[in-house]
Amino acid sequence: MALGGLRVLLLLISCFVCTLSHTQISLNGEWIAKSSNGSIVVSSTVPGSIYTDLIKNGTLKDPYYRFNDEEYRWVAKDDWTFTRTFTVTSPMLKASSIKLVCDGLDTVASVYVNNQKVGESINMFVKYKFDIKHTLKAGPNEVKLVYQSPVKYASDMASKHWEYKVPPECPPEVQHGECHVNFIRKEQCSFSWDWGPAFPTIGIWKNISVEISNSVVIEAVMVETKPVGDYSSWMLSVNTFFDLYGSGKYPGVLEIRVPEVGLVQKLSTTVGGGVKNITATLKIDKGKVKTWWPNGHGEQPLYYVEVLFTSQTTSELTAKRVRVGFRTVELIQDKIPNASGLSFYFKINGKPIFMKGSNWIPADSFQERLTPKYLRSLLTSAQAVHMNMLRVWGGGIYESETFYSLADELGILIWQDFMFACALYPVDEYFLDSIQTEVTHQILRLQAHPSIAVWSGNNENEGAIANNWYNITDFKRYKADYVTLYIDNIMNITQKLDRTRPFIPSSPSNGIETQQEGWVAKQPQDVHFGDIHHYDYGTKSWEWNHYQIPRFCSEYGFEAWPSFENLEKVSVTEDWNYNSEFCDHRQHHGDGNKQMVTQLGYYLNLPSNPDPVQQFKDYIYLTQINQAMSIKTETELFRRSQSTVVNGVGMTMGALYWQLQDIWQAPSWASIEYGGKWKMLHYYARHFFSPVLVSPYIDGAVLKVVLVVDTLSSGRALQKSGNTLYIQCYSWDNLKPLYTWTQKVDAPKVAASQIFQANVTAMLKTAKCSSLQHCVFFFFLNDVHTEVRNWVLPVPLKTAVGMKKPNVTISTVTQKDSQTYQIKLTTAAVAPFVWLEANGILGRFSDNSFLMVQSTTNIVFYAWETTDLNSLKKALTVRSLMDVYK
Ligand code: BMA
Repeated sequence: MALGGLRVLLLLISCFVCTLSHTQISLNGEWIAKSSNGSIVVSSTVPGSIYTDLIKNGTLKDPYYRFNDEEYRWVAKDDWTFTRTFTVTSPMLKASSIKLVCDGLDTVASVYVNNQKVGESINMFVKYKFDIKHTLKAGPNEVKLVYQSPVKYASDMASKHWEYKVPPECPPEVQHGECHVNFIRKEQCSFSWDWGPAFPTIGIWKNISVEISNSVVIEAVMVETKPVGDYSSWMLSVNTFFDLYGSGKYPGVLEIRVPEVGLVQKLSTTVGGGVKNITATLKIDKGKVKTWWPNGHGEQPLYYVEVLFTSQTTSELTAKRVRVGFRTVELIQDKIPNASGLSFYFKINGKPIFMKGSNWIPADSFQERLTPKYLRSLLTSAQAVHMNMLRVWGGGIYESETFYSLADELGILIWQDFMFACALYPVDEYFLDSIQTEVTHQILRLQAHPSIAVWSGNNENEGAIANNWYNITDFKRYKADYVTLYIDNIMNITQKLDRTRPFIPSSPSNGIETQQEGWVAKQPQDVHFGDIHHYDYGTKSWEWNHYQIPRFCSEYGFEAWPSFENLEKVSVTEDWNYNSEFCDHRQHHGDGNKQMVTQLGYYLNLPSNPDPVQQFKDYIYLTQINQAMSIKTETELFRRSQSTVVNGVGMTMGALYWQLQDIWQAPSWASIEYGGKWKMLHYYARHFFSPVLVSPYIDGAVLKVVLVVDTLSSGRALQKSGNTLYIQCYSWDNLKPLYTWTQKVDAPKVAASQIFQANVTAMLKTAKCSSLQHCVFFFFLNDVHTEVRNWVLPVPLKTAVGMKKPNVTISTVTQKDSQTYQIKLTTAAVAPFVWLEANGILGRFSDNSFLMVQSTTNIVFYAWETTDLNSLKKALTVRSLMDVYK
């Protein structure tokens, strides 16, 4: 193909992601940033933030290193000015309108063009468009953004709100954070959180451009997919929103295309004169599209919908495309037989689906450091452990296009909070106006994504009032403010704009019951309604009967330390001690380090290695074991409880643990470390979220086994009939099972069904095991090599008798292909928590931290970056529990 032809083709391919024909000048790229007194002048990269600019120019070093989060706070306490120039030609100036389009300004800025003020920003979640035609001249023009310190602004706004306080005023001291974050419409955790540092960023964090048009520009495209009959044909409604660049009426032709289906619909219409959006409905004939399903339940076919509008008067063409999936979402809250309360579960395409997943926080303090590759690695890690839902938590940001597109592709449903968390909020007109714009903008921006399953008003703010977190005395006033913000404004706007998915006012809340109680329920954590968040650090967390059984658990978790490999990057030798100042500083959750040790101390002996660094590493390993085992226990209970109601509780249909990933290298609830490395918990999630789960537990004197099945098409893990459950009893000192029980499982159902029960003491007797302390039960379905394996400890491990030093060894490592390596392990004894690491090489193992009951086993390492056999061999380490004890 001639080069010219290629260029035209490329233009056609790329033309639907942006508008055509009207002129757009990108202002991304190089700017100049200046501190308030002019002592610092640096080159600035847009999109970005002042912190990364200062890192690039050498003023700051790694912001995550040791105590730098506090050392560098001066940056956020200063005011900063960003400038650059751009060129406009005389013909451009003839256009009816020219706008400065800011997709995201972080946060409080006055905007000038050629030293004339054109507008201001007070909300990082709003897209601002400022009219700038009257300030422009042919030739070079200067654009200048003068930012106020977000820390100072928040505190000023709080002091101006003198009639009454809006708590909390400051985060707990242990978070080393900044105050009054609820008074600024900015990523709430950027002032610190219980897992993250305070880096109150400043800058132009999204694209910025100049847009020139004589007519209209398509601003957003919203869709609705409605099945006809049996989901084989669909009605597709396409609602196109326009931004007017003139005051006239613009007759023209609106064209909607669904290329993969060969569908084109044109209609003559007029935009302007009061009309800002136009809806067209297309019929998608039987069999033309395939249905979109969440991960684990089917495929994720996606179809482009392209919308073009050509103005008859100006001949200008504006276009936008979105990628849609054909699916339906319902949130079912119905009466449950023999139980008080209501159900709370999602139906996708008419099918009830148990939601398995986690909670998403910002993946970096500096969004500009997040590459599509890194986001993909985090989301594929979620998909790889069978997650089908992530909750984008309300203390962070509305995520990037890349994030939602990946979720669409990977079948990860999104529970989307609006960005309000763990606080009460001011509702003066000033804030409400901006919040209305924010909510409208975010819905228009995100609505077409099939992954988004539910909108949710806030994180825990109903609970904060109901349970009086802040010792408020004027309950009436704060409740009224709550209703104004989340119901009268956010809910109303959401339901007007987007009726294609449910809205819930808060998480946790009681759903319909919350509404009946006037939007602030007496107890939003009621297990009989809606969702709950559950944390209890005082509990014996490996014991299933210490947990509540809700309809849906949208947060629950335990902390653990990240790997030494990652901590080492941001610390020095004197920090490598569990009681060091560094370990204290990184722990943002009050008493967190102590809690971990108390919990793991119920089950495991504490490390006592005289070498302090080794002891520190041992602590890391043990806290990860505790986190993995605790969340395994809780999650399995939730999944086992999906089909039954016992004493009024049960029918649990969702388990989203807190939290998926880290924002920096610190102890936290995350299952993925900063940088992408899987913690032990993430490996455990692959088992406890497996579509087929064998879940054993000891109930008093009885060992029970529940089979949980999400779908019957589960490959070799489960047959339609003729399955066998194997239960083996091992004594700690012997690699040969003492006894094997088998249990036929015919015709498994999509449900949680008990498939085995027997008296534990009787089983031990049959196996000729000396005592509860001597043995462990190992379970698998059909084939020991699938992930449907499990184990049960009859007693806390620290009381086990007969455990030997297993001497787990890597005997061979062989390369399968450029990124796949096979590792052969051997052991001399039954070994719990066999833990492999490839220090310095990103990737994951096919399994990790497992109970090794065979003398040899093969594990695969999937490298995510280029490496070679020798480097991997050098990087690999293996350990198991007994290595902690000398
Ligand atoms: C939940 C979350 C977060 C917090 C987490 C752990 O309540 O909503 O606010 O980080 O607990 O404490």
